[in-house]
Amino acid sequence: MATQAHPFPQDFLWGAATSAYQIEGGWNADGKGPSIWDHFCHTPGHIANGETGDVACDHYHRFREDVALMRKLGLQSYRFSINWPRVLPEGTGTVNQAGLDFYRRLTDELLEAGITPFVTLYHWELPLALHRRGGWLNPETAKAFGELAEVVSRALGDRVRHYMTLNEPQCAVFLGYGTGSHAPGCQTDLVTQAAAAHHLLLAHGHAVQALRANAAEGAQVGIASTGGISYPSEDTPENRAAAYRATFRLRERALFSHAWFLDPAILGHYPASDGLSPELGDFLSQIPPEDLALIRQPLDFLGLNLYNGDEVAPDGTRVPRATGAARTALHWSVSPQAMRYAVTFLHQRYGLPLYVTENGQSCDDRIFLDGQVHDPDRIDFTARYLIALRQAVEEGVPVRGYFHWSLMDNFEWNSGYGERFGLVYVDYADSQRRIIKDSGRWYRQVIESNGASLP
Ligand code: GCO
Repeated sequence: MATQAHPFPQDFLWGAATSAYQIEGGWNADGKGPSIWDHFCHTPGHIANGETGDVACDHYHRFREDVALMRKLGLQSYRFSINWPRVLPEGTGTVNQAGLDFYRRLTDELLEAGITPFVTLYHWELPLALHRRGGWLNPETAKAFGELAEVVSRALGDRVRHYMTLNEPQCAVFLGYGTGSHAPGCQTDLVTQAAAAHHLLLAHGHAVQALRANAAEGAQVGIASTGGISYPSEDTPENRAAAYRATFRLRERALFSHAWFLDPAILGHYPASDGLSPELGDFLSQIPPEDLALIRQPLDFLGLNLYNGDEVAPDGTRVPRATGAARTALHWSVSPQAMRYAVTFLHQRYGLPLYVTENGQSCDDRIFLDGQVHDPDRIDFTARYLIALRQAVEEGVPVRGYFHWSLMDNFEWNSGYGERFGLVYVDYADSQRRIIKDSGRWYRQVIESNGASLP
């Protein structure tokens, strides 16, 4: 195995990520209440082929087998989320001990395997009972989320030392309350979306306070963010500056941006929204200062979910993608340099250490005649993005770790099970058996060599 002179930092953490609704199944097991995704999937017409997460990868019952797979992959850490209504079936109030016990057993299994648990409190699993009381359009939901954080950190605080409050609030708002293509399937105007975003940020504030009060001393708290990333055609100060401006400039889909959520959460104010819409400006002008004080809680790290980005020229204009440029099975562009500049620009603006909390691609994976799953596209994709990440690390950006999306094939939201992102193949049609893909074996070598095996 060729080794390079430049591995990642010695304490760099290598992992993989999943989310509750996408892998657990057990949608109504052992006292769990329904979530907006259970309801959304049970409503015909929302999900490809009428598929649901009722069973998903059956991780709720197979978690020990899956932790054993993580050990085989050599994972040092594992990012998963809490299914809110599995713990609080009505969203607040009565705790479902069986649900908490599942997460206790899962974290114990991980710790026994020497795998560090990273917990996402909200990966879009809003309890249906709270949605029926307004969901993220109701500020009271933010307080309920603080209650979830308290319950979870009391139960897991002696086991879990790394938490993310929200996963991609950008998607929760834009897809859940804008386009309606994600649960709860609402289509609302920009100001209503801004209200939902604001309540999610209040929820983040309540959750950080609860985590600080109940998690173990020294626990690390962050948020996982996504949004448009622009990267320069040339690595010159002028082109970098143009790409930085393009990355944080509010676009026509204003709320789907890192800045809309991270500026309040980390800098204590919303980004300048002049020119977006007078109504939005009015909305922002009415936000009380105490809201922003609650939202701006000290964080220990920033999580970045990064899949691709846009190339911009030194004058800031977007460079069209070359004809026939590489795309994933989901037809997402492949742009490794977006990784290098995403972590660079986010650190430049927010000053926090970072984890890449998601990165990966969907492939049209299948079981070959030899019984294996050969996925060279995923290996090439991941190698390119890790090489770009290493460039940023060598330039001094404090990236603490990398979580590949995803550990295993899973429910890809409104695309159902047709999009496979896993390092491990899930044979849904044949008793959910798991097959480690070539990329899983390749990733193990990357981990063992701390990145030195990369080209
Ligand atoms: C997201 C979510 C994941 C997705 C993954 C692939 O970023 O949308 O966090 O749940 O499955 O990103 O789309």
